Amino acid sequence: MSFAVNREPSNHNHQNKIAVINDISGFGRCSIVVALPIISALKVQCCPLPTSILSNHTGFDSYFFKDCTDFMEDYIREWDKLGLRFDGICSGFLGSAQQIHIVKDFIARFRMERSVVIVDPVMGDYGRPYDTYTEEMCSEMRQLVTCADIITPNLTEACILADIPYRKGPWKKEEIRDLARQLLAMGPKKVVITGIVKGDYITNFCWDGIRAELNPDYKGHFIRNHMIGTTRSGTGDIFAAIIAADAVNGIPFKKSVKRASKFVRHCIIKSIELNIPVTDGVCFEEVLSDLYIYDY
Ligand code: PXL
Repeated sequence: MSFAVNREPSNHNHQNKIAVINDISGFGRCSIVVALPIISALKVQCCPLPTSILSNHTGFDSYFFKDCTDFMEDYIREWDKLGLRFDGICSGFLGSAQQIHIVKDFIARFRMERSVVIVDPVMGDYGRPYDTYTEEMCSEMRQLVTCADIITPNLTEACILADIPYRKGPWKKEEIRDLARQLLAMGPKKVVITGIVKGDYITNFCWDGIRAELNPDYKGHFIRNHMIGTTRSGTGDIFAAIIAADAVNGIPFKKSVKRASKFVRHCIIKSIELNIPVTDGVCFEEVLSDLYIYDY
């Protein structure tokens, strides 16, 4: 159903904006629920395109789930009627192979030459694809990443995309570089592989393909932090939202990856301090005002 409103013709593209194609989970701080405040805090308008609506994320024993595939096309058509174009397009949790097709089509319709496409290939964790992720979806996701400028897989997702067996570790630096090069060969210009654990440290590896082309000695950057507590849901979504907003704002990739890594760490420390259950994500609200002010 659509409602026609009589308004003066206007241009809706004066401010930077990002279309976030992801689910809405009412509880557990992930997906659109975290992307929206984070992207807004970084002074970019966030326009959500929901893929599904959940009462709470799938890491809980029980949840309500409503797939949005049936009305995504109608929803998108209204954005087309408004003449919207996006400086950034950021995809996350997708529920079916058909939704991956819808995202590919959306990118083709709504991107401008200067737009940045960020694909967070939310497919799995701890070495396994999520239960909802079929083999067909994995191969569709390999297609979707060919349309991306930046991808932000965790180590599990990087292995699925590259179609190599997952190994918890330890990974040698050169092996991680090879993995990043393999992902770059699929099409994206920049990749950050998150959650590489070695001993007490957790590393995010960023590889800027544009810099690598200009400098044959380029080796990428390992951004290493002491691990604190256990992994928490939604941290990947916070990370991708910062990378997306920073990319639209023209922040250099390495600086952005550092900022996202430090901010997530900051959120985890605060969540431990406040005794937030791990299922409930991180209490980013407590530190959100630091995100823009501090140069991480
Ligand atoms: O944060 C990734 C994510 C997003 N959306 C839903 C999820 C998860 C991870 O479990 O369940 C619904």
